[in-house]
Amino acid sequence: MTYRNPVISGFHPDPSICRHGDDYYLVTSSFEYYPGVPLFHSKDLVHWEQIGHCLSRPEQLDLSRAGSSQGIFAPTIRVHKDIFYMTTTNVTSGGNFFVYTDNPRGQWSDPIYVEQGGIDPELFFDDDGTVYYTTSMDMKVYQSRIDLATGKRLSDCVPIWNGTGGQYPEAPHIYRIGEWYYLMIAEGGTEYGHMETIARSKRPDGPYESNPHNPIMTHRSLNKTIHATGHADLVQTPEGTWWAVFLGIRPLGYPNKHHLGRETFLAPVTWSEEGWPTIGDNGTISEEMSSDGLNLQPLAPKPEKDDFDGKTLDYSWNFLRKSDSQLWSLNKQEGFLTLTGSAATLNDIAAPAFVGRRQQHFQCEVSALMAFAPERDGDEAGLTVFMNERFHYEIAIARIVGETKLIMRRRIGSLWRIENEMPWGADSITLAVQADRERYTLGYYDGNSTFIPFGSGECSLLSTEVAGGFTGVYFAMYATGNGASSQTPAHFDWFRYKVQD
Ligand code: 6LW
Repeated sequence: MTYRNPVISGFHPDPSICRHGDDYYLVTSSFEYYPGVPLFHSKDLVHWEQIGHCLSRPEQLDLSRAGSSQGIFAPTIRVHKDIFYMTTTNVTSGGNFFVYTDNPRGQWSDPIYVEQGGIDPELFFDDDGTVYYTTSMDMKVYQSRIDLATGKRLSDCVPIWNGTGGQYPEAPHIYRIGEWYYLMIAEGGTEYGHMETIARSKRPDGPYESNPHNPIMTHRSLNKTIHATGHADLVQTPEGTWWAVFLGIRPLGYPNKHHLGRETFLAPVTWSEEGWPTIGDNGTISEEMSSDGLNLQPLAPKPEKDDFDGKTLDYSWNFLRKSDSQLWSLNKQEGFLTLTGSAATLNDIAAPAFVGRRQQHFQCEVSALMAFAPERDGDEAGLTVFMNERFHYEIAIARIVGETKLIMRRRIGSLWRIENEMPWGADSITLAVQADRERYTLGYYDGNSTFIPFGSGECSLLSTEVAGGFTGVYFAMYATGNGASSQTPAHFDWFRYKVQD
C-alpha cells in the first residue's frame, strides 16, 4: 500500500506534530491570515482533517501591523500530561508566546509571552519537570529554561548549537530517545538549499555532538518534482515506528516557480545501529511512498460546495489580518455570506472585506453565485486569485463612472490594469476561476451553464519566486468601496471548489 504526498496540500508550511494516544495533531504557520495556526487531526498520519485554529480570538492574535508573510511564523505543538501546548512567534506583535488547552477542539488559552528573542520556538518537557524553550536567533540555536505557569525565564538564554554550516539554522525540535537528547534543526534557508540536520547530547542543554552523516534529508540540487524539503518534526506511532512531517514545494516550469506555497509532507524515519535517524529514502522523498506500518483510515471527501447555511464559517475560510463583523456576516435564513466593502482594497496592507481559502490543487475550479447591484462609483465585489497585495487577479462586478461593469483585472507588482470589461445588467452572476498548471482563466457562467472566459493570467506570476514571501495562492470572495465605504453589500449564495487534479 502507498500514500500520496503532500499529505496536506496548498499553503501549509512549517508543520509540527504530536501524538496523544491514537490521535495525531498537527499545526502549520499562518502569517497575515486570521484565524491563526490551523490545527489538524489524523488517526493515520496520512489523512488529515482541520479541527480548528489555535489562535481564534483577537486577544490571541493581533495582526494589525503585519505585512504580508509577517505575523505568525513557525509553530510547535506538544502534549504534556494531557495538556496541549502550541508555541509560535508573532513577529509583528509580541514575539514568542505559547497557548494551551486540555481540549484541542475547544478554545486555547490567552497567550503566555516568553522573554526570549528569535523565531521557531520549541517547548521541551524533560522527565524531571524542567521546561526548555529553544529558538533560532542570529544564525544559532538558543535555549533557556522557563517557568511554564508564567513564561518567565529561569536561566540565561545561551547558544546550544550552530548547525553544520548552512545558513539559517532554525526550526529546532528536541526529543528524548533512550539515553540521548536529539536536537533536530533545518538549515540552508527555506528555499532550494533547505535541509534537515541533527545532533545529540546526554543533556537537553548540550553540548550537542553533530551527526557525522548530516544532512538527514535534503533535495538540494536534485532532479526531483519536490524541492526545498526541511523544517521537520518527528513522531512515533503507538507501534513504535518513527515518521517525519516537514515542508516541501512542488515547483513547475523552468526556471522553477511554485505558487501553491510550501506544503506538508510525510516520510518514514529509519534509525542506524549507531542511533542516528534518516528521513525517507536515504534523505530523499517521493510523491508516492509506502504506507507500511500505518493503518490507513481514509476520510469522507469534503463537499465541493459551501452553501453558507451554517452558523459559522467552515475552518477552511480565512480573513486578512482580522475578522471584522462590520464587513462580513452569515445570513442564516437565506443562507448567504454577505460582504460589505470598506475603503480598504486588495492592494492595501489592511483588512479588506475578504473571505478566502487556499488553492490546494494545481487543476481546480472555483465558482460563486454573487448578487451585487452597486450604486456608487468605486463599489466592487467578486473573486480574487490572491498571493499578496501586490500580486493578484480579479473577476468582479464594479461601478465605474456611473456604469456597472464586469471587469477582469491583474496586478503584478507595480503593474496593474483592467484587462477586459463590459457593461453588466443583471443583479447576480456566477463568477468562476479555472486553474491549470500554467494559467488561471477568469470568467463567468451564462444562463446555459456554459463557462465564458473573460481573461487569464499566468500562475507563475503569482509564484513565490516572483511575488516573494512565505505564503501561497488563495481564492477569495471580496468587496471594496475603493477608498470609501461601500453602499451596497455583496451576497454570496454559495462557493464551490472543484478538484480537477
Ligand atoms: C519560519 C522559518 C523560516 O518560521 O521561514 O526561512 C519562517 N525560515 O523557519 C516562516 O515560514
